[in-house]
Amino acid sequence: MKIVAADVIITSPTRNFVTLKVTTDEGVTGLGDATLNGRELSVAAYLKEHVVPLLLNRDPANIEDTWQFLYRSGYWRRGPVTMAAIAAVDMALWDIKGKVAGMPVYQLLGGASRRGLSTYGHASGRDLPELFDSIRHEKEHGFSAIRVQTSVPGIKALYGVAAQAQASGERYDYEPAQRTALPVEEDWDTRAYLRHIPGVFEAVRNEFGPDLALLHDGHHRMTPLQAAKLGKDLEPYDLFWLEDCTPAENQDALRLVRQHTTTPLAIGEVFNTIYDIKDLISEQLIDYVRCASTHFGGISPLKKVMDFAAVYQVKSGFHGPTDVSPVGLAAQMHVGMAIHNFGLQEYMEHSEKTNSVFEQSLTFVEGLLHPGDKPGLGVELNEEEAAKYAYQPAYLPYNRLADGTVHDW
Ligand code: GCO
Ligand code: MG
Repeated sequence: MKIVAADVIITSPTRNFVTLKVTTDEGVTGLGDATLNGRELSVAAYLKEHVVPLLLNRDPANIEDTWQFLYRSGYWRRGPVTMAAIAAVDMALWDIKGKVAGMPVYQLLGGASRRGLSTYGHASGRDLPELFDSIRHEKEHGFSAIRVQTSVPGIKALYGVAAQAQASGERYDYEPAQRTALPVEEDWDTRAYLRHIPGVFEAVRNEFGPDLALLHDGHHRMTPLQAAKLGKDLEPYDLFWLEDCTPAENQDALRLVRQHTTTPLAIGEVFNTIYDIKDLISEQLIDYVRCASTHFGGISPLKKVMDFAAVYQVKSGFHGPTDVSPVGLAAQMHVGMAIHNFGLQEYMEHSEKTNSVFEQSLTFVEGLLHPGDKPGLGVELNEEEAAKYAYQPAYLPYNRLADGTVHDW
């Protein structure tokens, strides 16, 4: 079998997605996700200009060889643009392999290790009553693990808090990327945040009892010492994990955090290769790997990093926001089904419009996500629908401190 075409499809049903569609001479097609939030067109160009010509006439069956060829022959390794492009190819080739074999991808990765993937939902509120409503909503929706984010007195904008209240009974997901020509500026004050958050978790625990798994995302905003303090202050409330407590590129920082707290730590959504996370795993400085198939080079490296992590009792907690497309989500669901050291899957749910573009076989029943049993990844792109939604520039916001200094977002 030979690859005869590889097309890059950009569509924007409520948000931008970049998808690679690989076609073989036998008419089998495979899809891969190459979406890099706020930098989408760079990956599209990388694929179109520098990857697609190299794929033509290759045997789609040789996934590992193609991955290594793209990674090593480019000379310039790693980085989110390169790795998202390679990820898209890797996923598309696994999709093709599954379709040719007549099996869902998780079967090719070793078969199912569980009935489905436990997921966590997102709750947020500008104050406690709104937050409690939101948590109740997520529980009713089937989630038994919930990420909790709130507004902080003194800070106008806050990461992870839905723009609209949930009073109407609707679920509103927060969406940090905005369709603006320039990134929106937000304010930040770490001391105000550190004063406020432990009380929020105390109130949530008192209201919902000891059973509910609670998570929190620090979104890279603390220094190692501040992160250590927050981890320690949150210990009485028994978090499932504290995510991205300090900027992830400094792996050494996690040593300091770890020495001070037993709150479980999750990290890795901005990582692109195993080299970004190997010390965190082998030194057991974290508990959950947050990497996403889309930004980590695809299914092949995600499976490898999880097998490495298994040696150190580190589990998965793959990044599943709506900026990972349904194709990227499917890719990591198949990995999650197969590995033994699965932990928890983030599930934010795509919009109805997105679901009309990407037809999916996944099911979500009582908090358990399953990729379905269609051959391949289980996602098909409706190109007619996709063509209705042209790319629109959108940016993630950024933070400034009161004196105007740019802060980690
Ligand atoms: C999460 C994330 C996201 C990111 C977004 C950036 O834990 O789900 O932090 O919300 O901010 O994916 O593109
Ligand atoms: Mg996060």
